[in-house]
Amino acid sequence: MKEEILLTKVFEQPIYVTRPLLPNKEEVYKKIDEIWESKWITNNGRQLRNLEEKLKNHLKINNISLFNNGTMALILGLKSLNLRGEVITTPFTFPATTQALDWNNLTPIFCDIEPDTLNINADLIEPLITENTSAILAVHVFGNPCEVEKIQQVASKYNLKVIYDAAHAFGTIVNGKPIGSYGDMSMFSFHATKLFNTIEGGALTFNDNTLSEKLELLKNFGLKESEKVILSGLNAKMNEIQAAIGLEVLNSVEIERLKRDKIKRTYETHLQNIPGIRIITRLEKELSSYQYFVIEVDEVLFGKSRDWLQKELEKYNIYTRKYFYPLCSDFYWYKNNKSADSLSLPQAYKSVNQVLALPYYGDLSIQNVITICEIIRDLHINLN
Ligand code: T4K
Repeated sequence: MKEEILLTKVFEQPIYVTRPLLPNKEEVYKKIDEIWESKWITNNGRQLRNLEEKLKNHLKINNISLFNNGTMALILGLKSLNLRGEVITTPFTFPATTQALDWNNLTPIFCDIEPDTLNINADLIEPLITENTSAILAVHVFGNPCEVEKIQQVASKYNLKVIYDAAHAFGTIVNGKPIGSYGDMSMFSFHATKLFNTIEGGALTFNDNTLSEKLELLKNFGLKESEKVILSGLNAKMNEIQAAIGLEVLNSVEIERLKRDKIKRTYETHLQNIPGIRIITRLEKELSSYQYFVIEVDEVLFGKSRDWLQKELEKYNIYTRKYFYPLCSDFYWYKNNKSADSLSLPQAYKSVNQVLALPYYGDLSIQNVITICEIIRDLHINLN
């Protein structure tokens, strides 16, 4: 009986965890006309150079290099820093983070996360440092900034490089400073599902000016001029269509951020006081990337597990995601890596079974957000 009442709220169309921010089609066509006219469609073209300049201003950083996706950016960014041995990182991330280490023959040393933001626990990094450690690779999970000052302190003490996977952190400001200015290097993802997208794409921001040339070489087969190959590179260039899309998306990104702020506040209001539901992405003081809206489901307090809630929501045509599941430390190829032992990662093992990313994108109507919250509340009430 109770179930019938609830199911009257089923959405006619699927509500996905996110939807891409699509630029104005007419404006994109104008840019495509320019590209056709020029017959220059990739390899450091005009659109790409234009996007680089615009992004430098937007992100308030001095150096940026654009790539065909975030993963290639991270792989080549790590390569450019000449790292060796071990890199301390988090198990709670998308597979790309540790796979970028694998492709550089670097060993991830997994450090547990802290319960509030689910970012690497900066207080637990120092005991993991050995003579083989060359860097810290931290992730600003869901756009919540890591403890950047603490991480820098420990890195400076042991002369380690700091690389941030800032895939989710487009435009985040920490302590009044742009997130891309922290550490030695930050990687941003411009995938379709990100706040700012170029369909597929990515970028590195960095402080050392001398890295610019090296990154250009690494993403273009190590080719200097047309006949000298001076290092072993890859092909990881962003093409002109991607860059043109990016230029147009950039025009609407701040409006998208405002819409997402309103949605975030609506979720916060309407999820209040549901036992066992905690909001992870609550950025109060800092300017947020508004990348995901993620909750944690405490099975004891809520009455059912995160997995149960996810399946129930599907009955209402609501498609949430378990970002991130599984933990990277659980990949079979790390089974002999001592730091991947579940006993040394208690918080990560707890959180990985509780997180749930709810639908979150500017076009999601406020009424739909309220309905999603009501369904979650009703599902909880119906358990009692
Ligand atoms: N580091 C971190 C911390 C990351 O999260 C990521 C990527 C990376 C590194 C690597 O950056 P990239 O190399 O990707 O630039 C998605 C994205 O593909 C991935 O970029 C992202 N993180 C990850 C968290 O999410 P999936 O497998 O969950 O995506 P998918 O295809 O299931 O899409 C999710 C939902 O989005 C769909 O249910 C519907 C909607 N959607 C998706 C696409 C592609 C659309 O409405 N339209 C679309 O075109 O990985």
